[in-house]
Amino acid sequence: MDNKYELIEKIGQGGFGVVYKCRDCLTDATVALKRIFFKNEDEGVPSSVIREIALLKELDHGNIIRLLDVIKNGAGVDLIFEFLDIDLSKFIASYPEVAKDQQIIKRFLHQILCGVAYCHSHKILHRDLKPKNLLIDIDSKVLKIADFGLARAFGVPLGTYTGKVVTLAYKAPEVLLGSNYSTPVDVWAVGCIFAEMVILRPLFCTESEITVLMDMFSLLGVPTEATWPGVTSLSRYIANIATFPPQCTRNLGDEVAGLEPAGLDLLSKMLCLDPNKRITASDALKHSYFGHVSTAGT
Ligand code: INR
Repeated sequence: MDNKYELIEKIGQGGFGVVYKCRDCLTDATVALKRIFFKNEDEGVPSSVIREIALLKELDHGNIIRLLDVIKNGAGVDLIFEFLDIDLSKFIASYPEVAKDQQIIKRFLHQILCGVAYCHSHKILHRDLKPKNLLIDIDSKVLKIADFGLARAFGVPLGTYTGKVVTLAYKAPEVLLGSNYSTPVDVWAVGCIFAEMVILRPLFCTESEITVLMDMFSLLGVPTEATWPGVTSLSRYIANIATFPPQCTRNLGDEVAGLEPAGLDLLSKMLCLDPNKRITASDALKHSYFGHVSTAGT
């Protein structure tokens, strides 16, 4: 076998497949190989997936993990990506003092938003942004988003396939209430990640869709037709809200104590319940919170 890539070790298991650290035998570079299998072995890789992957190969931004190569592999496909040392969830756990540094938080958030704004400008959604999908080069503090666009290529993983539970902590309220997905779902997730960098734990509890919604509404208020036109017509509104009207008992500023006022203002605009009023990634980049951000290395 003249393999182009030599497996070094397994580094992750996502909703779509297994990720390995590999060596590119030609260049000696370290890469990440994501091996994806399709359930219907007879039909091989669906052509829609191949088309989608071809689009992802065109994404070229310093804050998006580059898809370097695509190799058909029997009933599946191997995606070859750039390799980075660590993901944000491990980074927060391993270096809590660094992760909590206000300048680092600002630089990471700026880089996440740059990558998200770039993809949104290319009409590509992420749909599953979370700390595990954000990769960091520890020395340079460069951050790159992984898994972009894969949700559209492969469908949103339901978790049953790998036996893993879906992460609800970063799901936007409109998703939980049965609305259509659009770019604001990614901004919501970035807001949750921003808060998590400040408090070093997820902002919203994740037991069930109901408890996540209750958690959101106790912090941000219960949405009404006045604050979110159309909310009562969403397909899962009745089941999820009408029967459990929670009180607004918490305050976002208390929750992220220590965050500078401009940061709290930006966070509250990212965590706007109504997706139509939520700040966009490109507008978030113009916010005064980033007045003094250092973009060195990005
Ligand atoms: C690391 C991962 C380092 N690098 C986990 C990881 C622990 C430590 O998943 C990873 C990746 C990388 C990775 O360096 N490049 C990619 C993951 C993914 C794509 S994906 C590319 O799509 O999120 O699984």
